[in-house]
Amino acid sequence: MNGQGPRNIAVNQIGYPKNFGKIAVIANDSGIFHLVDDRLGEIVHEGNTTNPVMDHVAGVSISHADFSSWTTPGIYHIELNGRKSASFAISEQPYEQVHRGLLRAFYLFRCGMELEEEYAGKWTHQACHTQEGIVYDDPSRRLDSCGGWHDAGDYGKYSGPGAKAVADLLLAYELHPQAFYQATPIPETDGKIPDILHECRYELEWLFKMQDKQSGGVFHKLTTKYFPALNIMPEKDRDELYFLAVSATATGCFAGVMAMACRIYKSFDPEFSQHCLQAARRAWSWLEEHPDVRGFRNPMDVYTGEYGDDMDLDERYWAAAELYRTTGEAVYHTTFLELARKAFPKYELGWADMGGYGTIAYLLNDSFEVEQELRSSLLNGLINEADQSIRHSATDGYLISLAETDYIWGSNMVVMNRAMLLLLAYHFSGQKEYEACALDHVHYLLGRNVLDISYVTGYGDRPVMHPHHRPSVGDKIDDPVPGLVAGGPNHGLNDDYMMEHLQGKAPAQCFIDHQDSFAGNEVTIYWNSPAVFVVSHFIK
Ligand code: G3I
Ligand code: 9MR
Ligand code: ZN
Repeated sequence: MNGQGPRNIAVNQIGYPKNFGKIAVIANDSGIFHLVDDRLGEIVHEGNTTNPVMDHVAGVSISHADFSSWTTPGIYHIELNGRKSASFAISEQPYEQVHRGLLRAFYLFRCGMELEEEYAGKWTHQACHTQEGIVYDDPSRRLDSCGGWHDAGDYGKYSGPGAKAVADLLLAYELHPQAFYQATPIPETDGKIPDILHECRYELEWLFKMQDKQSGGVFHKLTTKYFPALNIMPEKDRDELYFLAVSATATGCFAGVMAMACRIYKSFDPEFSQHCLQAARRAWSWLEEHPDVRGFRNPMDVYTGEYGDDMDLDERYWAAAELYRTTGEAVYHTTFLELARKAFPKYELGWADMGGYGTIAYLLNDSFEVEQELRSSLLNGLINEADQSIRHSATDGYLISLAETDYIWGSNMVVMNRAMLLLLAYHFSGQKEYEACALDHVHYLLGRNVLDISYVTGYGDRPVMHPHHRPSVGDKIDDPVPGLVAGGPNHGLNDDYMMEHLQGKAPAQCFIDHQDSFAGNEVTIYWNSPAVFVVSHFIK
């Protein structure tokens, strides 16, 4: 680590691809900056920063040091008025390792099997949560519940969030297959099927178990009644597991992701692919039989994550779009067209608002006829979202699209979701501004932010060290489990630790690297997954 205390020159602590823009962001200073080659100890480039401008979201005055013209590969840092930035690379391929780390994180999130040293390094643990779960609404039923990924810093497993994570990873593979040629590696690595598909299958196999065989609906979640203490390793968490009620949001997400999986796995494993489709169709029937259902709520005696969401049109819209893209059957198209006329967010990629995945599936559907007018209006809408991100990023000190109100619980998901949409806009339009703006969002995640912190554990000069993540707290290893994306600044200060330590801070500074801060410093699979998507674009 390059010194303690705040550094006012923020860079992407991993590095910059050599043929893209390169800017360091400086807080409360300006003047002539130097780009110094670490190995030679020599100044290789100098320039003037821009004039300082106050940024209220970051809570500092900002200037930029632009060294885009410097393209020689190497390890560098920036100096300004006697102060230094973190060291970073300029290279053709700076993100290969962090990309693999972000993907390996899913292996490290696995539940129901032993994590072995060969793949997990020092972050091994015994098999956990292998027992049957009790159906909460009919305790006489006990069902196999084993497998999948832990959701987050807790050991719950939630269907909708799991589906979002798989959807991002499958989209990453679909749009950027070249990023997944190399092995992660994981136990299933076979040189035939890309590891990312093996990893997603681990979650999909668990998701099958979340489908109620009696109704075809999907249980909202599988958790204990209470969160275990923060230092409990997964294999020591032995409370009863419950399958909580079927919900429309979980069932819609399930149908969407299974229809998607049917397509992606078809050429690798036709049998598995068919199994996914059958499961998706059954879930769809449940949705048709239940047009009007209330959103999921935790029963009085259950205190784990709720993921409550009263709006299920977006999940139905996603399911319809995927089933149509996969089968070409009119019934799905008709329902999609009906849903598309209704009002709900169509470009969001959150655990609650899944409409963006429906829009993306419709836009990417090149196998079956789509309604051209609707397609163009959805495409315009997507481009419009991306244009707004570009406009906002140009006014933001740290060059990202988040407005003051976007610094919420899991703001780093907002950062990565915006970058995803920008890359989709690039995919459809070919305009490089979208790609460049997406990369600016990566720079923020990896250190170019007012706190000079890399929000990915294990990667960067000053990464998050104390995530609210039970294995990282309980394993007696100093380094946290690597490759995990922390939630990020949250001006809602929704936990006691934040409340106590961050009062009055500017939104982008509402973050503290402490294990008790679950509303800022927890990690989740669905904050990692959009990061995998985005970074995979920059792997050649
Ligand atoms: O969307 C609204 C926005 O419109 C409003 O302006 C803003 C003002 O506070 O709030 C936004 O909603 C926030 C929402 O996250 C956004 O996704 C809520 O305030 C905030 O409370 C909510 O936090 C969720 C949190 O659970 C509490 O319910 C997080 O998204 C969600 O990621 C988190 O999930 C937990 C699980 O329950 C348990 N496992 C860990 C996981 C991560 O912390
Ligand atoms: O550890 C829990 C975390 O995974 C959740 O996101 C968070 C919000 O639901 O809750 C955490 O658990 C805390 C609980 O809500 C309050 N008491 C302290 C718990 C952390 O040890
Ligand atoms: Zn487990």
